[in-house]
Amino acid sequence: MLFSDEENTLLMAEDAWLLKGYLLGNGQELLAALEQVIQQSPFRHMLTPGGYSMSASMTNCGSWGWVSDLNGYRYQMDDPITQSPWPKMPAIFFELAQQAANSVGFEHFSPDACLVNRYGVGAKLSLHQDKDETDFSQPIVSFSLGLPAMFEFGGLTRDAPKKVFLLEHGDVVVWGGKSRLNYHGIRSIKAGSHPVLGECRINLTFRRSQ
Ligand code: MD3
Ligand code: FE
Repeated sequence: MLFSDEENTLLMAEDAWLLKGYLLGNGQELLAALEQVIQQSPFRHMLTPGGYSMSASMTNCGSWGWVSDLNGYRYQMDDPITQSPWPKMPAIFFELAQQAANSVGFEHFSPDACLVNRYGVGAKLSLHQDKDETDFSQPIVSFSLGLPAMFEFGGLTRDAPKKVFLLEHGDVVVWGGKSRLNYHGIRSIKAGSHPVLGECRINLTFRRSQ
């Protein structure tokens, strides 16, 4: 396998690994599968519970999808726009996410939700924790595609010191154990153009929601 090299696995914090370039052999296949997903459930800007429009647009695939609206944050089985189940999670998504988790010691990771975030230039994701899932012993796996992003990674409180990491096209991060509830966010995406995706960044996050 191309990716088994220890020098490509960086420890970001306790139980948080950055797998640099992990997806580079599968970019086209992932993007083709993503096209199918967004044909069924298009990207949309969700509302925060406070009534603001999020600057990243989102969709989901898998049995469960993460949604935000004036009623709060939650996972639900139907897309509120199509009022149908979310698209099935493509096999290539599931397999690569499971394989990435396995490569850092999380066996049997079986994501039931994949949240897809699309960031145009200037979009960001403010500092937050991911705590809408039921089992925090399960990791979260993220795939970065397109424009690079500055990822801020803090601690268990909002004011804990933060480190900043560059996430680039092809990178995978696995967060589990001690880092699972750490605050994190994405700084405003800088202007640029990716040869395949153009002026955007796409992030897939795989979760076990239930
Ligand atoms: C760190 N997405 O969707 S990667 C999110 O790049 C989210 O779109 C960012 O934060 C993005 O919630 C960051 C995903 C990520 C997900 C869960 C985490 C990073 C995490 C949980 C703990 C620590
Ligand atoms: Fe998050």
